[in-house]
Amino acid sequence: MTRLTLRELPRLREEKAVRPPPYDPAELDLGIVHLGLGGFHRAHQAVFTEDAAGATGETAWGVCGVTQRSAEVVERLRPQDGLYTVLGRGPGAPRARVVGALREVAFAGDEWPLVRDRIAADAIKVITLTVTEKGHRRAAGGGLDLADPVNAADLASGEPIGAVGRLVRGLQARMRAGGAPITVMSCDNLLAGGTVLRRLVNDFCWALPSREGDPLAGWIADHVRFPSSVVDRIVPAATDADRDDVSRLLGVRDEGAVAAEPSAQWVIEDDFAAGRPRWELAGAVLTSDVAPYEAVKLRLLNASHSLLAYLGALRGHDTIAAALGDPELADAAERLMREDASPTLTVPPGLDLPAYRESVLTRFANPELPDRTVRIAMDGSQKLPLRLLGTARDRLAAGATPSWAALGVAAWMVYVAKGQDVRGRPLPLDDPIADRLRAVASGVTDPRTLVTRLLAIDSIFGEDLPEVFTDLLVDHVTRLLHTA
Ligand code: CS2
Repeated sequence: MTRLTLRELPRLREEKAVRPPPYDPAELDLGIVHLGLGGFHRAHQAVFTEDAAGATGETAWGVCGVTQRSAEVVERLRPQDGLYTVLGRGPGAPRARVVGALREVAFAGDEWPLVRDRIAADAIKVITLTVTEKGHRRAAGGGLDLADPVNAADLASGEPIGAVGRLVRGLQARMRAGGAPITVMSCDNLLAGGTVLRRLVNDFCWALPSREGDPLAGWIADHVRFPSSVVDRIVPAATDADRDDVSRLLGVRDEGAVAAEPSAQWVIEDDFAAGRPRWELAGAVLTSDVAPYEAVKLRLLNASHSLLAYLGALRGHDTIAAALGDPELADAAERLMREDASPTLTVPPGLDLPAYRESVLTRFANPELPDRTVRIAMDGSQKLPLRLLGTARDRLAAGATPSWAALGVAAWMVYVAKGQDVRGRPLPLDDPIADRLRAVASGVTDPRTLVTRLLAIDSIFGEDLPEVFTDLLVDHVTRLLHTA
């Protein structure tokens, strides 16, 4: 089958089932570098950028998408001139659109000089990142983990392999090339992602020899902005079935297709050093403070996602929708959001909290978009603090009992300890500290021992959680070890 390419676009324009880019992609110049070119970027930020370009006719915001860890996505997209389809799966017929915003793709592992030169180029005004929680390689206190071998290697070499190293080395090249201002925007599920990134970048500079690091840190302070943003769209890993469905709809083969829920949200801190696409014309909310939106997203949507993932996987549910079909789990997710998380939130202007909670459950139940529990279960050591422990701490401080947040944490503990579901099928432990988790928890069957050993990992739990929280966890773990 012919591949999707720029040459094939005119023919697609006549195809009613598929929406083509709202402009000629060949006319776009590069204005953005994106680090972390997974399905999420393709179905989220790239689509907003596409719509903004369609609304304004501006041609300055083409994206150079960079993969960090493997060449796979580059190999899928390069033969397609960067074009790919986003298939919206939800109620009604699937809706396909071909996205043209991605004007260049590169694998930083093989093509670092190109990536560095792009970051250094004047025309690039924005760098966006989706490198996952673990990709930030932070130490327990939140700063750059200097003991991390990737960070250590990047501090010693001009050919960086980690996200922060690549970002800083790219900025260093930019400073040397003339030093035009630029914006670095975090698009991961973090709290104050911009502040986190700025700190990591600064830590990296300060760990360099001072004659190298000091001028760089100074230049960054004066020329680089680090806004936070809250991204939201459920985008499961693309499957062969997605690619086949899309290729059938298009009449040409699309190896880069991604399926996602129909709609997306983006809240952006409006703090840019050198201009930006008019993302508000694509539906994004531009604001001076994203913090209330971050807390709502992490403590409601992501928290209940994680709870359903661990409880669901243990009970043998393969998908989030199946987990939600289990009345006990649906009740737990709803009560986690309503009873534990909601009282801790400052409601952003115009947001209806009960309606938001309702919409989260409807989105999780989407029968058209199977999303695997083990995908969400990944990287629990990185996700729990942001999703469940903030809620637990705030409720404990208010004298309340965060029973549902504790249930989510307990389910993770049992997931780690048991390593299999009720039917005896293995559950993958995909986590940057998987070895350590296995060493302390694998096969442990005494609830208090399990809870105490895992609570001692201070990069996850800190040292401030009170005894009553331990007791709550022990109660839940006792029950889950026997029933889940
Ligand atoms: C999920 C998120 O991977 C996860 O743990 O909770 O990827 C979730 O699908 C997105 O944040 C939705 O915007």
